[in-house]
Amino acid sequence: MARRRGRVVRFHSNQVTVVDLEDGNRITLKLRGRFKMQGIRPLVGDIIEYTPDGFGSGLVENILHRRNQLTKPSVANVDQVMVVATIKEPETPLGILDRILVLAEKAGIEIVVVFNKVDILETEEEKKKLQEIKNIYARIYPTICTSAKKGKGLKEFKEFLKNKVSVMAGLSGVGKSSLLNAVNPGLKLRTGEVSRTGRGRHTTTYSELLEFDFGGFVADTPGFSSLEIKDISKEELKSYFPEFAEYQKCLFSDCLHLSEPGCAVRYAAEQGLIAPSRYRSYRDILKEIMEGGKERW
Ligand SMILES: Nc1nc2c(ncn2[C@@H]2O[C@H](COP(=O)(O)OP(=O)(O)OP(=O)(O)O)[C@@H](O)[C@H]2O)c(=O)[nH]1
Ligand SMILES: [Mg+2]
Ligand SMILES: [Zn+2]
Repeated sequence: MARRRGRVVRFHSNQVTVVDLEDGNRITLKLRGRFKMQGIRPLVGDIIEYTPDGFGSGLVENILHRRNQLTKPSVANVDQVMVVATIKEPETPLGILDRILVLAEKAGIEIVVVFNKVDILETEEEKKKLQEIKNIYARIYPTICTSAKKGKGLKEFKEFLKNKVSVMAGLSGVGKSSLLNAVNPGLKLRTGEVSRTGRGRHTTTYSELLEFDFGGFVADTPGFSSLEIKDISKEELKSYFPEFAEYQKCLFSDCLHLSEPGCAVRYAAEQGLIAPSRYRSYRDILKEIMEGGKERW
């Protein structure tokens, strides 16, 4: 039978479930022995070629080239990461948000920043805080404000997800699953367990791509659940803070933007042209890299 192409949405006990690229049907396939012999495993998100056996199953023949690849969770060919953050319950520290963004930049994946739970901001002070933080990120990334509970911003959120492969990221309890349920109730994802620290959960390691009824796929297994900064050199870190680029007119071309004389980035941060919190995150992560990449969070 003629070969067909499908996207892997699940890989479990040597069973590969794909969604056919043409007809959208789901089919569960087996791997040819040679994949095992060569130590090759398909990843969720992979585009594969398969031959149907005519009885509702078939064989994976070939795994096509991966455009990119995330680890933890292992997902290939990701179009974007939806980084969900909250002002409170739980508060997402900006240092943590920036670490997630650095890891997404390193993976070379598009980013959308989503501030969820805006319905619980009551005081003027809290609302102002959201605005200030939102302004920092809106200059760098597409940024939206949502309430999964009150239905705010969901149309925009859905537009981003449509016909793309997305990975959710963000601390436990920020509302990743709730947002997905809100735009696609049929997903019926489990929600509601807010851990006290906002960390330490995310126990699911095996990932699956969920299909939206409006088109597109998502991995709800939180991306970047380990915030360890690995394999990033001190020289490359600055390129993962895209807003630094326009100010990088430092005296030394290899400036690390610490205390070097004539550092234009430090100056821009002092002037508020670069958000001081972003500059602080940069310095924190750089310090960690220079001290040997110890995990701090
Ligand atoms: N007030 C309010 N509560 C929300 C909102 N979104 C989610 N929640 C609540 O926050 C809690 C955690 O939501 P989840 O969707 O489970 O959070 P999660 O990010 O998927 O968490 P993990 O799966 O642990 O990573 C639940 O009790 C939700 O009902 C929101 O927009 N407003
Ligand atoms: Mg969840
Ligand atoms: Zn500099």
